[in-house]
Amino acid sequence: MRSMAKSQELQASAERFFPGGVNSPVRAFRAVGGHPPFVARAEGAYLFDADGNRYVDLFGSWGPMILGHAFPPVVEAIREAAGRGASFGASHAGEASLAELVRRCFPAVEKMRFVSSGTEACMSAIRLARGFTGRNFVIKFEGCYHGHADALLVKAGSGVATLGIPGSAGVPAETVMHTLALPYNDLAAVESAFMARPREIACIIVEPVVGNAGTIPPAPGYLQGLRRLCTENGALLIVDEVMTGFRLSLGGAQQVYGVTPDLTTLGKILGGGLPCGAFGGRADVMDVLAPLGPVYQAGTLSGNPLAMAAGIATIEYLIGHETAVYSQLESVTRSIAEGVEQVAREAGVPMTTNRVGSMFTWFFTGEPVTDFAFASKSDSEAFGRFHRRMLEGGVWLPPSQYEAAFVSVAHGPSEVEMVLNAARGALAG
Ligand code: HOZ
Repeated sequence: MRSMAKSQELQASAERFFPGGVNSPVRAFRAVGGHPPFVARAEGAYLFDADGNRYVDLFGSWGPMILGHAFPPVVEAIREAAGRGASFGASHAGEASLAELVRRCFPAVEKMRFVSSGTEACMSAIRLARGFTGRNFVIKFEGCYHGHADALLVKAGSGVATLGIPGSAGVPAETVMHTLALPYNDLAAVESAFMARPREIACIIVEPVVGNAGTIPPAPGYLQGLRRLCTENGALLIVDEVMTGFRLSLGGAQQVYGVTPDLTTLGKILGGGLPCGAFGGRADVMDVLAPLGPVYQAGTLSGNPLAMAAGIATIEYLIGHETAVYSQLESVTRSIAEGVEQVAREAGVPMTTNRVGSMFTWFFTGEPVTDFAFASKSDSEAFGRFHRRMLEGGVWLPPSQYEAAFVSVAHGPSEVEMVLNAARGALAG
């Protein structure tokens, strides 16, 4: 058994200050049991805990670490920027430099605004869509998670699903009365919603590949169907690429699936591991934001120079090594995802693997997982057992069946081998 004495001591100490000892609920491991390791440092594909244990990292800080931890060009960029000042609360050239790269990768993002998190990005995009259309209703999908803004905490995925909180306490019914939560991958449900509320729906917000109910790809034609229904009904399509942006391809899921949103939200990889998000899209829509228009949105740390520097270093590297990066991510992730599925098959454990590029989920169910209802059918006890055993075997998975796993370019054949070895132990008997 690995010693986790120091981590347990740190957890006890953290519980004096933070509810559950954490600053974000899923980190407490409540859904999988066992003790959360406390991270001492991270490098490449590995996390090292306070007791000196090493883990292959398969959650990558929940998505941002596509280049692996402490990637030297990113570290250097942050160091340099910090020497020039940590925060200005005023405009600087780094903002437009990162924006230029974003627009190059996402041509549909004609104009944008930087914020500090994916939550802020989605919350602001919804406000903008409502302000632009003059309508109140928002369509979201069950199991999709767009951050913890009040109006979006309806049948949300991620930690909300993990902890079985269908809608958060503290959110008045009046605040969510304009949020319509529909099943994912079901165009007929969207069509009916538009028919029931003509000229009342401001926007659809969607994770183009769901990551927050575990990984769930869109059915063929689904995203195009959403695009068509928005256009026909005068609503805006918001594609939440906080997880998928720069991950599935340089231009995210919208490039992979060939869909053009009105607004896009970004986060995670965008900030190279520093707190950063963005929302952007059609210039005529974005220009409704203050100071040009009446929709208000602001932030002291928006466009923070350290986050801009880390984002620029990350995206410049991705652009410069596009073919090599995305083909390596594809092949290493395939080896890990399909390799473990094969181990499960040999061990007689029902498992369904959903994977798109370098994001994936092993669901403990024999059935295909195409929406949140199917994801919920997977055996959470079996997932928890698997998680604890993998951790003991030196592999750190996202601690919830409702979160995607992520692979970085620092993962290679030896990490594949380590994951498969750990899985052989974890799935035996
Ligand atoms: N809900 C976040 C991922 N989908 C988890 C963030 C965290 O705990 O760091």
